[in-house]
Amino acid sequence: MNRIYIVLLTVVFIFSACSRKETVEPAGNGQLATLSVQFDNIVGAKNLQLNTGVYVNATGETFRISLLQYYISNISVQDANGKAYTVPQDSSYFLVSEENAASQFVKVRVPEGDYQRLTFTLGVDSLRNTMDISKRTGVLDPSTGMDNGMYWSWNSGYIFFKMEGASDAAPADPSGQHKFRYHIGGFGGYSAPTINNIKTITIDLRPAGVAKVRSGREANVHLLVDVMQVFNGRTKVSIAQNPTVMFSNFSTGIADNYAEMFTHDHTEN
Ligand SMILES: [Cu+2]
Repeated sequence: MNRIYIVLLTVVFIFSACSRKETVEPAGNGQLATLSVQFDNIVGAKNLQLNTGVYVNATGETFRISLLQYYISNISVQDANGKAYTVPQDSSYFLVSEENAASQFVKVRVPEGDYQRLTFTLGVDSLRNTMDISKRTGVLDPSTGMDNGMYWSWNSGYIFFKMEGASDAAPADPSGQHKFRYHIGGFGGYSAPTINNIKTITIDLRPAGVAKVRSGREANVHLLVDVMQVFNGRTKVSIAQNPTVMFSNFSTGIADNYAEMFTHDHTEN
């Protein structure tokens, strides 16, 4: 095989992995079908590669990312007539982890239909934060470790977004490592100061493709999640100045930034 042929094959493979050509039949009478929402984590123009990828933020600080996890919950979709369907709440909590490829495909059951809008929460709503542990199952269960360290045991609820990594810009910690740690949560509950970092995100799917949900297929809404926004959004975050951000007033600036991470790249129907 000559080199051009190999390049062509590669290009064909890349595009075929993310598109389908068959026509989609009209929707049936409200039977439930699977909608997949893909959270494809990137850093600026680059793919996110845990530990090995090297990135530079707007402040000019070079960093690597070693951990990225966030909760997606309370998913709803809206069709062309403005009719909304909200996934039953008990089936609507997901923990997206860069370490776990399967977790990046959030799958919900919604009635067959063509959906123009997708809405979800980044974080965990305040009601669920304060429910009895028996109502906080699956990825919300701190007693089983399924929450992957995303729960603050001191009455402040869940960590919605956790990103950690290394940067020479960060001061050395007692073990001599230069790390940054952003653990962002706060549901406006009874902890003082009151901080609410729950973000509701609505995405218009029309420009990059509505989701045609049908049984027997699996429409996939492919979102890009640019974590560079955490540093480069409206609040410019310097690792040198803020190597560790947890439950503090500054966390609200990071949360405003992470609300802007999501763009819709395309839909595979
Ligand atoms: Cu895709």
